[in-house]
Amino acid sequence: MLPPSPDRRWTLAKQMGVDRGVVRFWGVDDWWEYDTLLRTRNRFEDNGIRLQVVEDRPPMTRTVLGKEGRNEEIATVKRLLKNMGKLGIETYCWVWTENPVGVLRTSDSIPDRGGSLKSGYDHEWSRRADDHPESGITEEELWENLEYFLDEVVPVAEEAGVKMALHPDDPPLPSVRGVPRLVTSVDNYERILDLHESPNHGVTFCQGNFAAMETDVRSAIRRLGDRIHFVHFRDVEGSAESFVETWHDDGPTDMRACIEAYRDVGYDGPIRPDHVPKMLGEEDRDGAHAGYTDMGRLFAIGYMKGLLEQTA
Ligand SMILES: [Mn+2]
Repeated sequence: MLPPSPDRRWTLAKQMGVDRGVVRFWGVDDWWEYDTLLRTRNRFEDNGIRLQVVEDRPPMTRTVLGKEGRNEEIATVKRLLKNMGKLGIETYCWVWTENPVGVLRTSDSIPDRGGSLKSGYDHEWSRRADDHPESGITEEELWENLEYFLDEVVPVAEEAGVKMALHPDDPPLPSVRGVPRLVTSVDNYERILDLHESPNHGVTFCQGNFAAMETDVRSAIRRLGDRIHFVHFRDVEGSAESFVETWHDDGPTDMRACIEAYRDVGYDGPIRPDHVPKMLGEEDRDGAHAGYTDMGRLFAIGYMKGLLEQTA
């Protein structure tokens, strides 16, 4: 995952032989508008990287909560999908949570081998925190709001030729700070995919979340099969209530078997490394975004390339 303008990360990606990109628009206003997307797409192209995935989301708080103003938010998502279609950007990674950040961790400095630092989550800390201001919403309301959203948006994705890829709620727990979460299990994913049957409505298979669901990751890959449109490659140790994010080569999941499972279901879409430990001298950018430092990602890409070569 890369920022929308060239920096050290773009150069490192190219030096590793990565020629397709995933973008997140940290700090860019109205990035879903045609001209901003167009210049971004061409900036990647001019630098030898084909922009394949948008992994960011316009504001959707009202949509998730079913509040007044959701139709305006949904109109923006439709505009984004149409613009992506016009620009040949194939995949849209999105989340269905009340919080645009979505990812919650309780530690970003758990010591691991050689003094590297991992992130982790312990639900006990969340239990002690104040409830979210929107904690009144029910699971049933979230399901209704999700169906309303999908019925509006999936036909636009079909028309635009864009694959929507829903990322799990991270951590995948039924409720966090008093707000229910839906995208938390393979069963719920099947129900979500059934809400609007379409090849353009699929899954971001963020592997660490599935590992945290304590499901067999390989059978989850097989169950979701051709609805997987994007893969986040990572692993965790523990359960959704309490886990640490491991080095790619040091977690409990058989990573090679997962790559084989993606191949078995015919997957040939984008895959990127997700959350890595901080290594020597590294700090999280902006004191946040744990899991996106550079050196662990170099390691992860090399590891993934090795697995892809071995299983080819
Ligand atoms: Mn992920």
